[in-house]
Amino acid sequence: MGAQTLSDSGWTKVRVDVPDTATFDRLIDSNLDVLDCTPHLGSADVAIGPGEELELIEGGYTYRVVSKLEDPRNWYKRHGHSTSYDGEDYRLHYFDADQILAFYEDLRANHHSYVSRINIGTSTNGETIWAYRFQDPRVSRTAIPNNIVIESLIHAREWISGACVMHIAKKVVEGLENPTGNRLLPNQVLWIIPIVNPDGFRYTWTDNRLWRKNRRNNGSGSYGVDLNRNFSKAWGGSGSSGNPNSETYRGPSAFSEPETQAIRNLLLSLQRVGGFIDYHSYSQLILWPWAYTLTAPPDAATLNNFGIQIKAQMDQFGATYTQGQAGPTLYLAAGSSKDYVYDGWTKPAFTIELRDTGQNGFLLPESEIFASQDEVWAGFKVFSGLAGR
Ligand code: 0X9
Ligand code: ZN
Repeated sequence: MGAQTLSDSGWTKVRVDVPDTATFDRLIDSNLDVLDCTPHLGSADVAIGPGEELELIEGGYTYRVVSKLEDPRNWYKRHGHSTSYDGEDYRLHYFDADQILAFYEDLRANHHSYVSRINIGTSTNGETIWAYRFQDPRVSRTAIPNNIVIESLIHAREWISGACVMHIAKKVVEGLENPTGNRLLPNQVLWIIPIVNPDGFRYTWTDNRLWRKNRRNNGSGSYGVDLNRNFSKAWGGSGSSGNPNSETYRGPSAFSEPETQAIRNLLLSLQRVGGFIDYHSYSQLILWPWAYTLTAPPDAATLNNFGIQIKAQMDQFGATYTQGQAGPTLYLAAGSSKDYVYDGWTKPAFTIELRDTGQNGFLLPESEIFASQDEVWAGFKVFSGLAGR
């Protein structure tokens, strides 16, 4: 690929060859915006903005142009967005941070015997991080509840995760209202953290649609820690970067970020944790620990069985998911949330990568929200049934 062939003004998606682990490590350590969820050996898609091709050339990468990419800056201004709030619209449109919080506040206002919320921390830029708690009030208050914890929007640009977790909340509330509906198991409590990364998520609406990390000021004009590399299990290991400009920058130390501290503190406050799911996009994967190593976890057989059952449910809506251990199935990623939960509580902990498999990537069209929500709910029902005992 010649140096001057990419437009100086536009954005381009290029596919970079990743023939060996040295190239992979170099790529994720670089300043390049890796778009691909599977940049292990083979190839990785990278977003190249105006003037950024030089880094590819200087890095000695071989690559080819895949397609033009829409300028990720000021994306929402071009696409238009109604900031009014209609609770039903969450199946048709992506909600911004205020709309997502309004949606959960509506659930809480209308169902205060089932739904409550607590403040679990304050983001880098000072925004409250909320955790919503769902429990059937008819269930005994004296027994120790079995807590299922799920989170969305730890990665800012993965909008479909927030949309799908809203649907879980909605369906769980419907089930609690209706004795013949889909119920949580007796003595099960569901915790939802709707926006783990509020600063990054807001930034995707205002400044850069493809932002991934939080908004920590790293100095020297660099921003952001990858929160899914900032947890303590195997912090600093493979698949995380010490370069503050990298998309997978792990931060200065484990739990250096208020957003990961908030998740940790919530988990530590619970007497019992029965299961955990962190929703991401994209690649259509159902992943279990470990992510930091290729070595299988102690109860790989059980996790594999859970994965198979979740996949069977999720595959009913037109998309096909792949399940497996994260490290071998995707790539190594040290310091992730699910490894931390699995290490600490030895209960089923999953990362679920939602639609699609790369046609639209993080820019999943709104027309796919509905089916994504249906498949997430189907998968979650079987997970909570298995994990909740
Ligand atoms: O890299 C991540 O944090 C996750 N993928 S994403 O494209 N949504 O950023 C995956 C984390 C799960 N585990 C492994 N990567 N092995
Ligand atoms: Zn992600």
